Amino acid sequence: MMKKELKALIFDVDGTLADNERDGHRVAFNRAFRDAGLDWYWDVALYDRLLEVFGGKERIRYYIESFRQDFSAPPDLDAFIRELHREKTAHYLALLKSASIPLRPGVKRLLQEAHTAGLRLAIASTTTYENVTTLLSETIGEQSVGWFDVIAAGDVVVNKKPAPDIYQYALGQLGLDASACLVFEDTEAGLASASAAGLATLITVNGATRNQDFSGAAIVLDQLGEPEQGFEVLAGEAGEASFADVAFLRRVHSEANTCAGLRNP
Ligand code: XBP
Repeated sequence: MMKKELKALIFDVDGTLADNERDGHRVAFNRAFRDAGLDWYWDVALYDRLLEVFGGKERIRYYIESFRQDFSAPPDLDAFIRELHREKTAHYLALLKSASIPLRPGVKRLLQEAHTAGLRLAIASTTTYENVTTLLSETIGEQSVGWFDVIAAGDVVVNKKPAPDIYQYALGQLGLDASACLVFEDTEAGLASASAAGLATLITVNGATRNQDFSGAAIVLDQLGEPEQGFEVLAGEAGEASFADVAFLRRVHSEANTCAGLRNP
């Protein structure tokens, strides 16, 4: 098989760039519920279950249908959910702007390094577009938004992860073949989405996803790591590397393209 050169990195956002589900999105949902006069509260255990459903509007609908059969839904449920989600997004953006959601270890360093090395960068996320650009601006700086050729986010596709649509959309916008890209994800559903689009995937697990099934990933790490704070390899082969830099990514990508991912992590 001809070796494909690595040309682009495609990043998931929530859980991958930042550990922002429990202390960011969850908090914002609860503030929106409170403001709307609802007695709904998503604690960490419940939220971890709700994370099975991707997309904030989809998650609210799932909660109503599966956990709140007592709720007398308004006649226009779609509009009600849209408005609640609009409020949630405002709370989430305020949280991002109060600088309480840092990037995960190694993320800022790697994005800077990849951009300087001329790798193309893209986002493929379920979350709202503005959430992505604000996270980047608040943590790295406004200029970092321009580092990304493609920010594929939110409702730009109908079928959210684990469907492959968002990755297929990002590939189409990049104008690249899947074999020229490497994806960064933190969940089994995200891996399924990227794999179904034919993409090799590097996983960095987080507290909520550590025990998920990542067979098929190119490599599974606890984090991207820093020179002074190495990663732990949970599955796959990192060789001598102790943190993810561009050289390491090129190796992971090349090996994934020749062996089509891990068989048995
Ligand atoms: C994760 C999600 C998102 C957020 C909520 O997306 O499922 O829905 O939890 O964001 P990803 P919104 O991992 O693909 O970045 O409320 O803006 O939908």
